[in-house]
Parts: sequence; C-alpha cells; structure tokens
Amino acid sequence: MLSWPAPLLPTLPGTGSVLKVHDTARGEVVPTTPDRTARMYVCGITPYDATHLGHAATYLAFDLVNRVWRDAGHAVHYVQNVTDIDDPLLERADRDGEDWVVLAMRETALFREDMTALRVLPPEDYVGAVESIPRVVAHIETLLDEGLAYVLDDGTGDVYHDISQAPGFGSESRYDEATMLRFFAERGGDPDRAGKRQPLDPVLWRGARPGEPSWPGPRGTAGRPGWHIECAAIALDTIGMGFDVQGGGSDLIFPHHEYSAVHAEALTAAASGEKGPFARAYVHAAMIGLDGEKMSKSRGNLVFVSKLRGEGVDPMAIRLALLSGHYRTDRAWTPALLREAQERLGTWRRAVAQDTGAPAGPVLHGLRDRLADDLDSPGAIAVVDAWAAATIAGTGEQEEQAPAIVCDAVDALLGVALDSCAEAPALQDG
Ligand code: 5CA
Ligand code: ZN
Repeated sequence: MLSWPAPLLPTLPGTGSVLKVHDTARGEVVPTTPDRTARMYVCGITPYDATHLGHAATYLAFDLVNRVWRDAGHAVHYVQNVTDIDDPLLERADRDGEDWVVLAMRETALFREDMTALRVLPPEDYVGAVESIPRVVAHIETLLDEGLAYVLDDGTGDVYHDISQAPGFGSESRYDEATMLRFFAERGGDPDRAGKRQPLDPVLWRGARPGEPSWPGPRGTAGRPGWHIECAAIALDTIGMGFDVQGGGSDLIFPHHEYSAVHAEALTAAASGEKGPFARAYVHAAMIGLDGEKMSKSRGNLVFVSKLRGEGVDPMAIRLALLSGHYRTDRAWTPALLREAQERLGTWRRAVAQDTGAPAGPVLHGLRDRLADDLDSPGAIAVVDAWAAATIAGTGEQEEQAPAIVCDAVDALLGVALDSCAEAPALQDG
C-alpha cells in the first residue's frame, strides 16, 4: 500500500544513546540491541472510523522509537499493517449501507493525512491485510501440513491453530489461563466454539459465510484470514524473525501479540527448525481515555485528530499534548491538556526565534538521555521548557547558535516542528 510522505529529519551534532524500552515479555525496561538496521513492526489501524487521539498517541510513541534509533545512527526498517478486512469493518459498512472497500480506503487515506500532519515518520512497508492474503494462505497450509493446525469438522471450513503444540504460548503476555480466557472472550475470541481442541485455540482462517467477501483459501476453502496470522505473516515476510520491537497499544498484549508470536514461531520452526522469538521486545503504549473510559471505536467516546485539525488546531500542539504524558501511563485527553500544549508551543516558538539562547549542548544531551530512557517524553519536554525559560529571560550564558540547534533537536527527536528553524550551524561532533 501507499505509505505517507516523510517529514524532513534534521541531522544533529553528535550521536544519540542506546534506546531502552519496556518489554512486556520480560516485564522490565531493557536495552534494544538493533543491528545496523533496526527492525520494528507496529500494529496499524482497522480502518472503519477516523484516527482518534488514542491511536495517535500509540503511533507517536513508536515514532519516538524510530527517531531515537535514527539519531543513534541506525537505519530503521519500519513496518505497519492495515487491517483492511475484519468483522468491525464489515459491520460498519453494513450499518451505513456502504461498500466496505470504499470505507476502508477512505479511512486509510484520512489516517495517512493525520500521520502526515502529526509528522510521524512513515513506515518503509505499509501493508494491507487483503493484499497479504495469498501469503497468509501459504502460511496456513504450512501449519496444516505440519499438523499444527486443524480444520473444524462442521463444514464451515474454519481452521484453528492447535495451541497445545505451541511451546512458547503465554510467554509474551505472561497471563494465567483465567486472564487469557477473559481477554480472549472480550477481544474477539471464541472460547466456547464447539469442536475446537482447546478453548484458547485461535482462528487462522474463517470459511466463507453468505454475504461476506471471500478469497481462495487453504485446502481450497474460500474465506478470509484470522487477525493474528495476518500480522505474523506480514512481519515475517518483511522484516523476518527476531526483529527489535513489536509495538501496539496495551489492548493488544493479549490475545493479539501472543498469537502473532506463536504463529510466527511455529512457522519458523517448521521452515528451518529455528526457535523464536518473534520479537526481541514487545512494547505497549497505554490507553488514552475520555471522561473516565478508554477511548474506543466500539464505545464511541472519540476525539478525532482530523476533527481537531478541521477546527484549526495546530497538529504540533496535538503532538505535544499527547507526548506530555509518558507512553506507559494510562491517561485522559482533556481540553486543558491541549491548551497547555498550545501555550508551551508558543513559548518554544518564541524562544527559538531569539537571536541568542541558553547553551544548546545540555539540551541536546538532556533530550537524548530522557528519550533513550524508555521514551521519557515528559522529561524531554521539561528539558526544553527549562531552556526556553532561560532563553526568553536572557539571563546567564547565551549562545548565538543555540536557538537553531534546539529548534532542530526538538524537530528531530520530539518530531515537533517549531516553524522554520534558522540555519543550524555545522558543529563539530562531540
Ligand atoms: N488493526 C488492529 C491491529 S493489527 C487494531 O488494533 N486496530 S485499531 O484501529 O483498533 O487500533 C490501532 C492501534 O491503536 C492499536 O495499536 C491499538 O492498540 C491502539 N489503540 C486503540 N485504542 C487506543 C487508545 N484508546 N489509546 C491508545 N492506543 C489505542
Ligand atoms: Zn496487528
């Protein structure tokens, strides 16, 4: 699929630090260990409605991962999917009397616009579920051939993964069985489906139902893919096993990321005997809420990025407002949060427009240090706040080049463009 245009990414003097992130599977903050090219997969939208601030916050968190890696000298191979066929999409299209393909295309186009406005670095591979179906089918055939998956015996053609043969199952979320069963039932699973070997077996292929779109499937059965195998297949076919970060919101810890991992690990073991893991770190962004509840399309308590943009809100203020909380803290969107970000943006813009500013070196160091430490964006913002205050006050040591350097650093590391930065002087490394 078409990705979106990349914003300019200023190169900063010196090099950033090694990024540490919280890995759900290990339950602690760990250093990332990318090769020259860092590899990241982030679960994309299901395009049946516009991008809300919860989605935006999650993509901004992983945009920081991308920026910190690049600043540390890595190339980044970033992959994101679009779940452009799924139950909620078909239900919404049905409700509104609209073609599901048109709905998905429109909302995906709007998402690209929102991401562009928020200056999110685009994925190198932006991949739709529908365009991946032939590869997904081949992967399901492999699992069937290996006896790791089975066709339900009720004439539907539905195929399930036999989770009793997946040794790594449970190691991503580390949930106990009762918790798994609860989330499985709440988040699209079917623990009570008759004929399954285990209640927690996930669907790989759903045989065609009347009135639903379908594609040629495994063992010649028309239908459509299960959700988790799509992300497993797309990641395997683009960045392969053992990539650095698997990302998404915390609502994907289970079942989605657990099953994507075991599908991919089973496929890799079948192909080469190689053992996992699917990802070296599973990183989850906390939930953005509104009025005391998680912002979600199914609850309908949404604030859309595109609506705010339409009202003339500066996307950089939206970006700053969402980054003013830590990515692992559940938090609420409030009008006050946006007002505070608008004021901060104004102050920062005034500061970088000064002829001289407080020394830039400590700002660069502070930004790098805070963001590399599990994406401490509130800490990073505080560093810039302090610099802006000292610069506007004009007290203490002042440097001529500081406003331009800080302007570039805020752009490159936080992704916040403060309008046109003055020509940043070429500095020596160090
Ligand atoms: N298409 C699947 C992933 S393969 C999906 O979950 N789509 S989504 O449109 O429901 O969500 C897109 C991304 O936003 C996911 O990473 C999800 O975890 C995240 N997300 C959803 N709601 C929120 C929220 N309220 N706060 C933060 N992140 C959220
Ligand atoms: Zn996914």
